[in-house]
Amino acid sequence: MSRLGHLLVLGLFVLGDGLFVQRNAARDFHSLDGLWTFVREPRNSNGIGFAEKWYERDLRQFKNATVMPVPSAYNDLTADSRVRDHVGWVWYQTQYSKPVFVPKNARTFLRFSSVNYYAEVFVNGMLIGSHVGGHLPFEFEVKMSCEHVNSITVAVNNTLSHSTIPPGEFQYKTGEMYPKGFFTQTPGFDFFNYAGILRSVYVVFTGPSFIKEIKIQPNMENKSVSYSTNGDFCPSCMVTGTVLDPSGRPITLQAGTFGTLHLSEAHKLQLWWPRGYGDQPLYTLRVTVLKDGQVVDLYDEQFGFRTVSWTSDHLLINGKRFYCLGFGMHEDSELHGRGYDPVVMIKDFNMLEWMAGNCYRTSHYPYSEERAREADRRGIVVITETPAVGMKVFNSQNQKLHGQMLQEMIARDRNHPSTVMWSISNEPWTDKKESRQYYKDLIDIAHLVDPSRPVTMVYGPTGYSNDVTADLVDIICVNRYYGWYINMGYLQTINASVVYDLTQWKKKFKRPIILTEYGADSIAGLYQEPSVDFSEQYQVDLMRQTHLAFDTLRKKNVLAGEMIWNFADFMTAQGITRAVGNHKGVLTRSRQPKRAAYILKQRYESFRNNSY
Ligand code: GCB
Repeated sequence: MSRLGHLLVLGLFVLGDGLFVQRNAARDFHSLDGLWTFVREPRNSNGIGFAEKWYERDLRQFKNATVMPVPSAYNDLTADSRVRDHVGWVWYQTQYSKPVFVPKNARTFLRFSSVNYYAEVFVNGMLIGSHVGGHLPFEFEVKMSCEHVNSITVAVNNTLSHSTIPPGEFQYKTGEMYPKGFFTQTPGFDFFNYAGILRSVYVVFTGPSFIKEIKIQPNMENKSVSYSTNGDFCPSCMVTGTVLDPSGRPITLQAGTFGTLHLSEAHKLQLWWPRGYGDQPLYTLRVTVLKDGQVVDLYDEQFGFRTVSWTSDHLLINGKRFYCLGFGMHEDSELHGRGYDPVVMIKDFNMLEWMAGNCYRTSHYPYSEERAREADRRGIVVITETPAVGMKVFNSQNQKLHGQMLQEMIARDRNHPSTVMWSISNEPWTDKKESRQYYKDLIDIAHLVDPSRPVTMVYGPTGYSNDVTADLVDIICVNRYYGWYINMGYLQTINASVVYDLTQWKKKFKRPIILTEYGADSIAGLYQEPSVDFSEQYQVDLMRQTHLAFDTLRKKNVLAGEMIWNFADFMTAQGITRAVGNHKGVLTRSRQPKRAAYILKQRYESFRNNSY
């Protein structure tokens, strides 16, 4: 195996490449999904695989090797708690044969859609790059031989101790009471820290000149589309942009890597609307790279004609008030953990539509690219969230990493009409003075990189009176658990508390306000009349009381949207407030409705029937 290390490998980090894989006349891809060899380092090993150069070895020969499916989290796939609760390095390896019919001058990239949390990638024993942060794609250009089987090795670590951005704080416990080397990890969030290669892996082929990035800015007023592309284009290459209408007919053509395409007077512009407000026509920008009249690269990027704006009271889509009826969610399911699964994704969308929802927040990290595309197609409005939960430490190191993830997220999702807002953080401790500059810089980055969308933060531990950042955002999101974490059991307090609290935010900041989390845990099938905490009735009673407040706030133009926490039950770390996970779902973890789902469905449907 070591001879593989002698093959030429070229590692080149293509940062900010937001393009999803596509197969067409000028590019192709192979999926590397399937069973990969898997070796877990011992819990306290601190990187023995690097010391022993496992990346140069054939991991299949290791006695403790097994296989793991990609994509998926590894945590729930054995009966061994050491695998489930592993902290530290695990190693994945696969073999790939590049077909001889791939042209010699083709460019080859290795693309990972999400590896959580930190990944180092080796091809034929040589390091080609690393990525930190999880939940976002990254790719490297590689040179792979057709004569040898290529070995691809990924070392994955589910933590990064130098940062307090997920996945949390360590505490070493010493003394006779504890086994040697014992430590605990306390994440600053409750969702289970699923790890591994969570989304698909691809080998992507392009011609020698290729498109790296496409930015599209549709303009409804003058019926035009501004675009810019960048890539590795030969000096004699010509780049063109063409708009195709929703039926796939070309309607404009423009030469250049950037420009503005004007649609003809005769073309009747079809607007993209959220579900329930209208249709979801998707236009395409086709970028073509030509050399001597021959196509050398081609990419079709979909987009929609729609605007997002806001007043001090409302979020407007195409100038019309949009009231969000939605969900906080998780990409979480039995067995797969946070691993991408089209079956779960489609069931999620179908259940969301069954309840007449029209939006969700990608709490608390960017969801899969496939999900964003499906949201475009169905007209589900999305608040896309940076992976930064419960931030407490506002230093430059965290800010740098946070800023990088924010920009990667925007680069990936900026052309989706369904994405209407960027959320910079969930529940930061923004009563701390130093958080202001920290967030001001990040909000400025988001505005600069994408001036077309509002920026929000989701407030939890802070209130209207002590938060030092809320005046910096365009739209304010607030999580509130009246009747659960606050005044548990006193349902009669909920209405007044929610009305008072949100009215104060509104008075002070004069921004549209979305209540992004409220809810109660309920164990499916646990019935108690009169209701008590954790019963299905209590969840319903809490929702009913909260909805009374919402109706008052809506009438007073205080509320721009509501999102239940949570769409479905999800797995968490072990803790005294969690019985095999968080049960605030209106659906069970297997996506079956609890009583709460019917209440929500009734409410959301009544909005739709009354034209919102
Ligand atoms: C929150 C968090 C969310 C938790 C939820 C809960 O405020 O934003 O991640 O899951 O509360 O159920 O405690």
